[in-house]
Amino acid sequence: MGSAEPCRFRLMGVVNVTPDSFSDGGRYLDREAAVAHALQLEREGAAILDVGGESTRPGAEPVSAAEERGRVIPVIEDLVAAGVQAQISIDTSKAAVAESALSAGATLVNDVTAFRGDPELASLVAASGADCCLMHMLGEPRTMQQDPRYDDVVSEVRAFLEARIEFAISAGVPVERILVDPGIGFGKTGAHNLELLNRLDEIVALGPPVVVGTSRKSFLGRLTGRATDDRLAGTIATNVLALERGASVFRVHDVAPLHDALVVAAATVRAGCRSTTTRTSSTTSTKA
Ligand code: HH2
Repeated sequence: MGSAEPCRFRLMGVVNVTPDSFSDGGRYLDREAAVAHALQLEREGAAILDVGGESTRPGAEPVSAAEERGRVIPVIEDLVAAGVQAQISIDTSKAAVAESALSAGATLVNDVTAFRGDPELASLVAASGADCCLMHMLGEPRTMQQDPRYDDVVSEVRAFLEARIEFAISAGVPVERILVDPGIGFGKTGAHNLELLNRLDEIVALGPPVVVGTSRKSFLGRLTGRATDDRLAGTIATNVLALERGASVFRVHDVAPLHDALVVAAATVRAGCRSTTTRTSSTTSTKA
């Protein structure tokens, strides 16, 4: 790893305001519970709070923009009123939802369709000056896990993300505002997920900061035999490896343990590349 600051990372805490998310559906559907949870994640070290009102798990029921807005906007308003320092991210593919969220105080749009879902979203993000996360997904949530196939999953995900970066730039989003995500679990088998994580440096080489989301996902359950709520060790293992391979943002449900794991992993990586880095304590900061 030869870049100037190879070990800076940010934790993105998951705030699902949904009845049906795969690991915490229904737990934070209530506005107050969602806000309290988000504030707790910030105290634990989340630099980004990713607020979502529609599950993307395989087979999830689509939600209308009005319903999605009704779930997430009050939570974002309360977080702003509470004075959160963390960046607020809106996990949506709908321009109508993103527009309200940006007005309420979100400054990052996390779109699992990478601007393929809603033709209005890219120009909205460009005009707002917000950041965006462009994620790879093969197919769409309802059917994406039905026999996904690639010749070379890493090359194909990389080429897709490269094309989506170009699209976002052509829509007016500055490259500095773009993050990319290989979309772990989105139209991928367990083997595809593992290969993407193992060769993550090839995605990092694209340039923009790389986001990874392995938290509690089913491939960890298949490897360990653990239920959704019991996949923390697998989540830590994959995120530590992703950090070592150059990922910058870690989307997780369990912020406190991931914070400690990544602080230690980042310090270890930095110790191994001191000839190319300035050794200041700020390189392990979880805040941007
Ligand atoms: N994973 C999920 C949702 N959004 N966004 C990005 N950028 N990367 C991811 O890996 C990612 C994501 C799925 O996790 P979760 O939000 O916990 O579940 P659900 O979609 O069922 O709400």
